[in-house]
Amino acid sequence: MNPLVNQDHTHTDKLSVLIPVYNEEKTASEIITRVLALGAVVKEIIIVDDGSTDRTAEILRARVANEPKCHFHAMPKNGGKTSAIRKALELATGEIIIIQDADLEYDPAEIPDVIAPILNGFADVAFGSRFLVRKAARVLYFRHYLANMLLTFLSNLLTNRNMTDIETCYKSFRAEVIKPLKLTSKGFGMEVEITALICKTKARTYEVPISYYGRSYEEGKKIDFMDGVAALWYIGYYNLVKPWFGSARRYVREVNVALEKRAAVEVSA
Ligand SMILES: Nc1nc2c(ncn2[C@@H]2O[C@H](COP(=O)(O)OP(=O)(O)OP(=O)(O)O)[C@@H](O)[C@H]2O)c(=O)[nH]1
Ligand SMILES: [Mg+2]
Repeated sequence: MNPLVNQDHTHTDKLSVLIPVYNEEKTASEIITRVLALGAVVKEIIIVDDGSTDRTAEILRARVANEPKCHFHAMPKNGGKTSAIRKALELATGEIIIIQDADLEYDPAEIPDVIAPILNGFADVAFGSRFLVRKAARVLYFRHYLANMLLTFLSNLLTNRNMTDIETCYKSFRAEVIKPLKLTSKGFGMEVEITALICKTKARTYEVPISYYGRSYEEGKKIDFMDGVAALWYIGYYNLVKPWFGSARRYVREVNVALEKRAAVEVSA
C-alpha cells in the first residue's frame, strides 16, 4: 500500500479540523464550505476566532449557525495563532487532528492526502510540505523561502529529523500525540514547539507534498521579520532547554506509552 495515497474512503467521523482565525473576513466563510465538502471523514470543525477586529466573528457565527459539525469559539482578545490552537486542542474530540489556516493559502481538498499516512496506519504525525515535489505553488517572496529553509535547517540540526517545511500550516496528528501537549509559546511559536517536542517522542512522522496558494502583503499576508526572529529563539528553546523540564518529559512519556499501547492492540488484532 502506498502510504501517501488515500485509498480508503470509508473512514467516517475521524477528523477534527482546527481553524484559528484572525481578521480573515474575506475567506472565513469559504474555508468552512471547503472543509465541510470533505464529507464523512470530518467529525468536527473547531473554529477559534482570535479577537478579530473586522467582521470575521459575525460572518462565522452566521455561517456555522446550522452546521452541526461546526463549533465556534471566540477568544476575548487577540492572543496569536498559538493561543487559538491551544484552545482548539482543548475542545477537539476527533481521533485525528489537523490544523487548517483560514486564509485559503492551503486548500482543504488536499487534507485527505495529508492525513492518508495516518489513516493508512503508517504514521502518527503527517505534515504537508510546500517544498517537496508539489502540485501547484504560487511564485512569491524569495527571502521568505530562504527564511523558511533556514528555520527548517536549524530545527532539523537539533531534532535530527529530515523535514522540509516546519512552518507549514498542515500539521496532522493522532489525538494521543498532540492532545497532551500543553503549548507554552506565543505568536506563531507553536510551529516550532510542536515540531521540537514531537520529535522527542516515538511518533512516526511523514511528510506529504501539498500545493501552496500564497498571498502577497497587499492581499493580507501578515507574517513579518520579527516572527522569523521569534522562531529562531523558539528553535533553541524548545530543542535545547524545554526537553529538560518535567512537563516535557511527562509529555514524551505519555505519548510513548499511548503509542506502544496502540501498537500492541494492532498486533493482537
Ligand atoms: N497573523 C495572525 N494570524 C492569526 C492570529 N491568530 C490566529 N491567526 C490565524 O492563524 C492562521 C495563520 O496566520 P497567517 O497570518 O495566515 O500566517 P502565515 O500563513 O504563516 O503567514 P501569511 O499568511 O503569509 O501572513 C490564519 O488562519 C490566521 O487567521 C494572530 O494573532 N495573528
Ligand atoms: Mg497564511
